[in-house]
Amino acid sequence: MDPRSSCSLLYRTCSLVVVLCALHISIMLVFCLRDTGTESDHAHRHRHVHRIPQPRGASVRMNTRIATTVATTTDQQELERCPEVSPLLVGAVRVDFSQKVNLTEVKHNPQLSDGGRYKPRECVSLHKVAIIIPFRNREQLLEYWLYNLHPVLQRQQLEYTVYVIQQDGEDTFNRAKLLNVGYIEALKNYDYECFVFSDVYLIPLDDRNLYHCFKQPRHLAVSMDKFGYRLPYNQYFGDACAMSKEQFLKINGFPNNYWGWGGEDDDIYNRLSFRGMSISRPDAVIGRCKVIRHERDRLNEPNPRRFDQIAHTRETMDSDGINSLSYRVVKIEKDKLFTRIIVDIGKP
Ligand code: UDH
Ligand code: MN
Repeated sequence: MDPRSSCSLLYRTCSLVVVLCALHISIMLVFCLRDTGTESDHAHRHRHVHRIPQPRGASVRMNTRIATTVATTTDQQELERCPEVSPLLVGAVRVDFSQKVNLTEVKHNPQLSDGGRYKPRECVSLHKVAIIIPFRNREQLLEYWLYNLHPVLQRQQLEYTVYVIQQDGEDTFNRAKLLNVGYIEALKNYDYECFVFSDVYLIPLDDRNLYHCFKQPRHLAVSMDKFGYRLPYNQYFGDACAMSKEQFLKINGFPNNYWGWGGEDDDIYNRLSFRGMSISRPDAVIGRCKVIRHERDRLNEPNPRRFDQIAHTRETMDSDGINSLSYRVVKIEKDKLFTRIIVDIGKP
């Protein structure tokens, strides 16, 4: 080959190599710069930040707190256990029942799956809780409950599902029996260790009122507006409580024979004390709760037998409870925010 043409070939090859290198370096540079840009947009250089929806009227303090702490690890990384005390708690929460709530934002949460099931993204929850609500004909109250409680439960870093146990038909209401049904039905879904039983109208005013289980059965509704922010009496165990599977089984669950309003909560208290348990409660500030006002229900007249029944808990509790429960599931519906289980629990 002519030495001049071989030289020009070498020259052209070298130029090509130089151009390719330059291209390579510039592409790398573009990617590097873009990545640092996105990282600095996020607090603490964490990715996939999801904001837990806040109730309307929640304080500014609450929102900033969430923004800097709800950071999650990358998907591939193994999650650590959540801390004992959730860093997401904000304390007092304002609630407002004056206008209809819009559930869109609460529903739009990638960590919520159908049936009202939630698992924190940022860590492995220490508490797997079934939340059980006795229910019939109170759709609007249920919306308020869902709107206010989902964000609180999420800030508490619970793994939970909301079950609404709806009494079918037009017979007298039976709260305690519905709660027993909730316990059994929830366990068919998932191996819960803890059960929170809450009336639909009860909203905690402080997210440090933890909806999980403790060494002793936990009473949650300790400082209610309707009772002047104090307990009506020391043995009061109404409206909302949390019990572990073990605590619940130790008392044979709840009574099935309290038809109509009243008494079943005192029967449950009797059961606990006869089995040597005591009641754990948050303090009167953290335990503040509000009741959503509502009309008196039809078909839930005060139960005239309740005083006589409460006087005999010791004799009845071993044969009346979770071991004698019978019912028929009519329908199960999965909403985004809760699982509705419609049940026929019979009549008095
Ligand atoms: N519940 C329903 N629908 C009903 C009745 C009760 O969903 O028709 C549920 C609901 O979750 C409620 C819970 O059962 O929060 C407890 O019902 P309740 O009878 O205790 O309700 P409340 O305390 O009773 O609102 C109001 C009557 C007060 C009577 C006072 C008598 N001294
Ligand atoms: Mn009540």
